[in-house]
Parts: sequence; C-alpha cells; structure tokens
Amino acid sequence: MLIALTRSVSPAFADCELTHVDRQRIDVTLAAAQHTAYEAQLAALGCAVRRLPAAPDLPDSVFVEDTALVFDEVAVITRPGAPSRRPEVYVVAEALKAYRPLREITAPGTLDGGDVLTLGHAVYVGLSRRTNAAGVDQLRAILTPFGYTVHAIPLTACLHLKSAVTQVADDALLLNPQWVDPASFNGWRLIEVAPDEPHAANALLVGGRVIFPAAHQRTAERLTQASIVIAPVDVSEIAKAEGGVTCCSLIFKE
Ligand code: CIR
Repeated sequence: MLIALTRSVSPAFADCELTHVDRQRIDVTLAAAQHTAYEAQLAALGCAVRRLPAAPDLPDSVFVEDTALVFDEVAVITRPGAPSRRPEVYVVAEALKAYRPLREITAPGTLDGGDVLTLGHAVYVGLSRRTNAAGVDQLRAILTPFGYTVHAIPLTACLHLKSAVTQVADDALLLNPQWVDPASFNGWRLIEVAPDEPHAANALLVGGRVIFPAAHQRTAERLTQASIVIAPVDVSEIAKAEGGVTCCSLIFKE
C-alpha cells in the first residue's frame, strides 16, 4: 500500500515564498479545490491519502515534499532553507514517526526535499539556494549505512533540483537541459521539456502513470510520444506559488 501524505492549503497561501517567479494574485479557494482534485488523482492511482491539517500561520505548508524524505529504512526530517518554512516540519515528523525511524537535518545544514531526486539507491541532491553542502553531508552520513550513494548537483537557475528533473518511467527522466546538466544522468532515457515550457520538468510518477500539470501541453505531447501515460491536473494556483506536482505530497510504502 502506498501512503500519500498531504497537507491542506493554508489560508495564508498567498503570502508564500517566491524566488524565481513574480508574485501574481493567487485564488486561495481555487488552489484548495485544485489540491483536492490532485489528492483524488493520487487516490485513483492507488494511494491512501493522509491529509494533515492546514497551518494558518505557515503559507507554504501545502508543500510537504520539502519537509521530509522517506526511504524504506528511515525518514529524514529536513531543515528547510527558507526560515519561514522551518516550523512546517513538526507536524510532518509527528505523522511520519508512525511509519519510519526518524533522523533529522540540523543547523548549520539546510535541505529542502524538493532538491532530492532518489533513483533506486542513487540519491541526487541539488545544491540550491535552499540546500547547502552541510545539509548534503548530513544526508550522506544518514543514508550511506543503508547502501545509498548521495551525489550533489550544483543548481542556480531554478528553485529545486526537481524543478529541473524528475522520473517519469522506470527508465526515463523528464528534464530541462537549461537548468540541469543531462550528463549527470547518463544511462537514463532523457526526455526534454518543450523549450517554451521551462517549468514543465516537475512530474510525479505514481502507480505507473505521471501526474502532470495540464498547462504544459507541448511537453505532455512529448511524454505521450514517449509512451508515457499522463494523468493531467490543473495546478495553476499552486504554480503561482512556485510549486509543482511533486511538492504537494510525500509518497511512500506503508
Ligand atoms: C517555496 O518557495 O518554498 C514555495 N513557495 C514553493 C515550494 C515548492 N516546493 C517544491 O518544489 N518542492
């Protein structure tokens, strides 16, 4: 059984952090409806959705991906790079302790879950504005005993590593070559985003399908041509907060 841990959209969502995109008016009611439809898609693809309550004082708390990493052996509670986001971790840690032993990233380390792409036992970590070398070193120390290798990837042009590259099939990655070097992923079948859809590399593989933003039509066509089956979701309001489809859940085996 797959669990998808989610968290309701905060009433303060419009006050979210923004780094690489301009602030636009966010319809928080519509964001909540889109989030509910996203959860329904997760359920349709076989996940048991466990929703954590909204945090009225934490604008970005819907983006649970950044607060923890769940491996078969252990869950790692992060220390998010944006100070405003650090209190998000407590409720998530409380929920995860029922499923895994917990470890944590501590100061001076910072690490956002959105920077971590796990491909089997290879763990790629974006060195971004949110994740620092101390965070990567701590993650390596936690995971090496379980047989994982941790690889740091420098990032400058986008928020997180998974803004630039995600897994879309057992053998395939979707990637924006302007934001991450394809050579880091030799041996994978690489599908590039459409050049006019730079934000399209964030896709969520679950239950053999790919949850994918409806807005990125030309990249969707590329995925379909590559025999990848898409489950489209409208996440327009979540995208205005610089979030994507991986950010809104933590998916793991029970
Ligand atoms: C932030 O800047 O932290 C949020 N507004 C967006 C976080 C998106 N999370 C993700 O890509 N994993």
